[in-house]
Amino acid sequence: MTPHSDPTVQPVPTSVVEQVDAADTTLSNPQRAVISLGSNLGNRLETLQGAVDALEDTPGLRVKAVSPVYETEPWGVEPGSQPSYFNAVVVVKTTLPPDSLLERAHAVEEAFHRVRDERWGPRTIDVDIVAYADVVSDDPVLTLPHPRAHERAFVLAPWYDVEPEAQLAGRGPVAELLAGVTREGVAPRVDLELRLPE
Ligand code: A4P
Ligand code: MG
Repeated sequence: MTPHSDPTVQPVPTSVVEQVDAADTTLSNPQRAVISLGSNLGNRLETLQGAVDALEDTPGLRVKAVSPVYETEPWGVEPGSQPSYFNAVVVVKTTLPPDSLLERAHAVEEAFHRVRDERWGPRTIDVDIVAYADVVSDDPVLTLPHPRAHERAFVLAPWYDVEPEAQLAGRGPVAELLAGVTREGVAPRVDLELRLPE
């Protein structure tokens, strides 16, 4: 059966199909993906844990690693205008193609009552796909790798913690990228921990 004959399976966007093998290969071979979580409203730790658990509850997805929690100053907004974030990174293996993984990320955001009223507004949870295998795509619906991941210590630092050898497709080693950005306002919260689902 081709993936397109199964109504529950979303076709992989053309730009991605060209880069990953064929869609059916993607479906049978789990791919590695890196997901960034951010929360700056409500019980931030509980929400991050809820998002990790919801990802693990996704058919065709296994959470492989969960990073330490970082408390981070909001990026891209007026200083002091928003509460600080808790950020973490999750490494998963998944048989979902990239667009289905994004749909699932949005479903997790909905489950935590994320409201989108302004860009970079405060949010209970943001679930971004940092990278999916080595896919490079400039599709605005799902840009891979995430277009701002390489310049954000709140993504690179927790990712480096769980995968020190990782490479960001098209950008180079995470360790080098991290060395090139400021870590000001990005502090590990060693007193807090997210659980890796059993
Ligand atoms: N989209 C495209 N590529 C992706 C991708 N790789 N992963 C599209 C996820 N989504 C992707 O996102 C807007 C649209 O981007 C989606 O519909 C999706 O199709 P959104 O989550 O609705 O809106 P947003 O998050 O407000 O916008 P954006 O541009 O994704 O914001 P960022 O860049 O994610 O920044 N400061 C700290 N300290 N920590 C944070 O976590 N996060 C943000 C959000 C700003 N400042 C922050 C943090
Ligand atoms: Mg987002």
